[in-house]
Amino acid sequence: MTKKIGVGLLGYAFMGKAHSHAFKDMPHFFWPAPAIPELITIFGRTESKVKEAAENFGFKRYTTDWREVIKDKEVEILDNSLPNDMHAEPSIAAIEAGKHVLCEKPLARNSKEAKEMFEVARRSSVKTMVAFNYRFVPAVVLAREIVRSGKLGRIYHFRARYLQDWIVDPNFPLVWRLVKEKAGSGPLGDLGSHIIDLARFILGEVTAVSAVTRTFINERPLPEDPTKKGEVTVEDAFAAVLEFENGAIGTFEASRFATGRKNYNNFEINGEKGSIEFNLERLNELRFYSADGEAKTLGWSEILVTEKDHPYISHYWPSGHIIGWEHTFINEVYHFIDAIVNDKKIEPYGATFEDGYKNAVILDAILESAETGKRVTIKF
Ligand code: SOE
Repeated sequence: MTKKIGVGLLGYAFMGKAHSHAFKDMPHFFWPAPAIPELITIFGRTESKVKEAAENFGFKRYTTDWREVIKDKEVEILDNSLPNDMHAEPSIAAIEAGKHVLCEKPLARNSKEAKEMFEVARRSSVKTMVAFNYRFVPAVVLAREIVRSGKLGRIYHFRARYLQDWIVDPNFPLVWRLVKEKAGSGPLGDLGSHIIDLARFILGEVTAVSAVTRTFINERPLPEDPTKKGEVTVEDAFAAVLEFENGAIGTFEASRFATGRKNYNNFEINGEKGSIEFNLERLNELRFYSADGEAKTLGWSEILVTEKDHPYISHYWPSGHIIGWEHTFINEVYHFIDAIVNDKKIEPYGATFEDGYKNAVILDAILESAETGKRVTIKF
């Protein structure tokens, strides 16, 4: 009989839905599964909503006290999908209670908090991973393989942008993502953390940053009383130049004011022998350009990343049968449970708490550079 592994989930919103679905679906594709996830308990602050989520997602029980999840003997994995200000305390408590922890990104609100989490994780023997799910897009893993195999030669540019437009309306309410105390930063932590993680995953370490941030709308209606307004305390957009250890220049941008862009996570890498481009809204494709001899006359082409020897694809459908956004979470959950059950490493394919901490150092450096107008050297 395949082993079972108990899951406790904090949060029932967008990520709670994505993660619980992934736990349920993983053994369907990754069979024989390293273990079958059992959805034990789910935490949320509002009883009526968490009760409904438990029913909808298939959890045995629910609670409005996150500490109950950590005390629960049946819970072996703590999945922390709460807002950023609730990443550190429950994750640390869970690690100390001997639970494996999968924590949503960014790991914390700032590098100080992230460092504490990383230190606790380092001292423990449980597995810990940051849910940077775009590392688990087959086309992204292929991009990493192409760059690391040397096919593009020396890399000159990593150009990345993550653009959304959901707060363009000045009357959009002051949700937690727009409050520094809760979120740490705006699109920098929410979206920029993803593209910076992908750049570190694919290309390598960042050594210095120079940046600009801007808040376009300074006040917004309060969600609980729209007749009153509150201050937006995070940036609405950032643009940064990142210097990489290998000499490449990175240009990075994230915004929630990119009118018309919904979830445009795009990067282009230019090397001496060719280029690649990825766009999440076409996640089954990787665009490729070869500057090698005759090939350059063919221009750009699309690699359809659905062949069985492409990363993760053999678990899904025959060639040409595409996968979607939810599969990134299924691959992620598989990777995490496989690492737990078979005592494998989280890195290099999964993001460790060390990756989460380093990511946070870069985010802090971007904010510092924007504030001081100076280039900031990265020190981990
Ligand atoms: C909202 O901006 C959001 O859901 C992010 O928090 C996710 O990390 C990203 O994948 C999609 O957009």
